[in-house]
Amino acid sequence: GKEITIALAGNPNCGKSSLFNALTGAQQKVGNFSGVTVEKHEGYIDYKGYRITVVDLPGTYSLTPYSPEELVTRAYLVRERPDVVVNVLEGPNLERNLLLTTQLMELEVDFLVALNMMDEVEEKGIVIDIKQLQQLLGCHIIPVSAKKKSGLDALLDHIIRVSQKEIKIKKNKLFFTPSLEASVDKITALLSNQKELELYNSRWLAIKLLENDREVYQEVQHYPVWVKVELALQEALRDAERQHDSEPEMLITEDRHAFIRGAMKECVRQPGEVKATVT
Ligand code: GDP
Ligand code: K
Repeated sequence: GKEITIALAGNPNCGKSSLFNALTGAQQKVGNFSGVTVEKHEGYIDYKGYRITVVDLPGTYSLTPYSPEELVTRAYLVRERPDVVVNVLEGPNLERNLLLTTQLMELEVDFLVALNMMDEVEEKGIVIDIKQLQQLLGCHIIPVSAKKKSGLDALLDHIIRVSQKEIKIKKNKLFFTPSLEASVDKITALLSNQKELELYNSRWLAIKLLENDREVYQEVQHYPVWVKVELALQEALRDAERQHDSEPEMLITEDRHAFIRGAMKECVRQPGEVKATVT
């Protein structure tokens, strides 16, 4: 049969373990991610002629380099490159969960969303415009309930079709405020021709450098292009100061949250809330 590897990524308590168990049943083993004591749960499922290996990544709210869980998660996503990343979202708490999603968008991995706890979403009367949210996030969204084991076949069907490139949604980018976006572009261009860095998405590296990500700094500093990159970073710092009285790192965080608030406003209606109409 054909082999597909998928990774489950999501916040703590999004129901990732429940989904992992529902998908893989008894076919599981526990190990460690290389070099660290973070547990690696791996399992598999045979489905429609495919062997789908499922890696349950540690629960994380973000992909910063400040905790072993987050470092393991992004190292796995960047270096091991699973065929499909399944971003598990806690349906009733979408807003908080979407921060990680914006970072998967930045990594430009092939991902789809398992919108979990749909039983609770429906019970609470929360209405989610899945079609619109798909366009904004640039990925397929499959409503599931790990608890009720519903939506799992649809999820597996989508995983197969995405991995085989049979279905595609145009990836969407989160654009930053114009002056910062110009800095991102400039640094991206400097990094995109570097053979040694071709493992990485250049735009992701640029964003991480502007966020003062110490791991990415250490990586990029080894190469001659660093001289130019460092100048561009200093210029970005000056621009952010002059135009926004702020720092790139802060602006990036604010823009991610603004994107998430916009998506929530457009796509999610809380119980009792009347949908905003344009007049
Ligand atoms: P993890 O931290 O992401 O691995 O989350 P768990 O799988 O441990 O789930 C966290 C809590 O959410 C547990 O109490 C689960 O029983 C519950 N849960 C998980 N999936 C669902 C679901 O689809 N519906 C509901 N109502 N609860 C769920
Ligand atoms: K719950």
